[in-house]
Amino acid sequence: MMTDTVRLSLADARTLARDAFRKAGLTEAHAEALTDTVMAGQRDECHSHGLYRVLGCVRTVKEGKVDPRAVPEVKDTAPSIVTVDARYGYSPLAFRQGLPHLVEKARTQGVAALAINNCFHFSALWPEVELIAAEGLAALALTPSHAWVAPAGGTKGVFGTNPIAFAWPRPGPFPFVFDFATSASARGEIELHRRAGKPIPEGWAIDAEGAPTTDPAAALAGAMLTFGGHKGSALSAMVELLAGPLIGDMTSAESMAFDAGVGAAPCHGELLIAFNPTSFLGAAATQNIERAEALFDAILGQGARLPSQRRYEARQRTETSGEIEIPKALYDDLTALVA
Ligand code: NDP
Ligand code: PYC
Repeated sequence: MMTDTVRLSLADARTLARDAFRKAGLTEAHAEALTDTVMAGQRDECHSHGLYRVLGCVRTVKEGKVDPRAVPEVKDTAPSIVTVDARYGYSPLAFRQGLPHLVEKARTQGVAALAINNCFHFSALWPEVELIAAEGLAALALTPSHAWVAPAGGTKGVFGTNPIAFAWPRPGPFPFVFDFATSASARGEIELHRRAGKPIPEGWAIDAEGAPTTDPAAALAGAMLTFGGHKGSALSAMVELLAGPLIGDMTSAESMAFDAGVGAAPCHGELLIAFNPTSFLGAAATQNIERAEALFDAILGQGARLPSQRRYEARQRTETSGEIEIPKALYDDLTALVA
């Protein structure tokens, strides 16, 4: 149980977020897409990518970095590739506009990609891969961020926190989904520790001198570490390459240089890939999707949990109570934005 918190109805929380976005000058379409994104995070108790993100998004607009009125442009790049140029706006609206094209291409081509370019990115990736799985498709999503993360064996930021998300459709409303930073933690998690005045776990970061630290401020000024040593480091490099040069967009280091010390949300690309089981398997698709359930049963059967299980349980709790809970300090910061 959080101390010094505020409980809000979902409707009030939504109004607060949307008003903050509108007041910052975002168009109605962006304000709606951003509100849906942060509310999904808050509903699922993903605190580092819930209402807390409103603060950074609004700051990024005020810094004059993101275009709050950008109109994304959808381009049919190849039979299996759709590209959306976000035109230096936020990514959720660009994703929303690219999604139907991605789904349609995956259905006809078997495997399809959505490349989002020139977007400011602040969100978790699971809301996107969940929507793709809801169409009966498996999905992967990758995006760089800012060069905050040292490679294994190094001490200076090169990689972004570079999340990888995956979704597999299952019978019922809850697909198998994982979504994690390739750093030991998301940067947002360290920021939340700093706001709460709490130390971070060992192994998340080193300070500016390269020494291990549990001080969130020192970690933010130093470098974050990859998860799983050289393995997370290699995966992070893969994200840089596939969601950077492959789609003609910035790496995390280039995004950071573009930011020029302002501290805005990172600006780069995102790559999403959708796989259509029916194209691989024809009439045997349903039977094979059902066969995959044995894998999940084997995990659950020994008392382990599935990724996203905590999140789905939080979703059900939130939807039952109709309320979310946030730190009072965050509530005060949000209300100040709309005052
Ligand atoms: P976590 O380490 O909190 O969780 C990673 C995944 O592992 C989740 O799917 C989680 O499910 C699952 N998981 C956690 N514990 C267990 C367990 N014991 N057994 C099985 N599965 C488990 O995530 P991160 O801190 O790495 O990332 C948080 C978010 O930050 C992500 O959504 C990511 O997209 C976002 N992010 C976005 C970035 C961007 O540039 N846009 C950059 C970096 C991160 P559950 O949620 O149910 O706990
Ligand atoms: O938490 O690492 C993070 C992050 C970066 C961009 C959006 N979230």
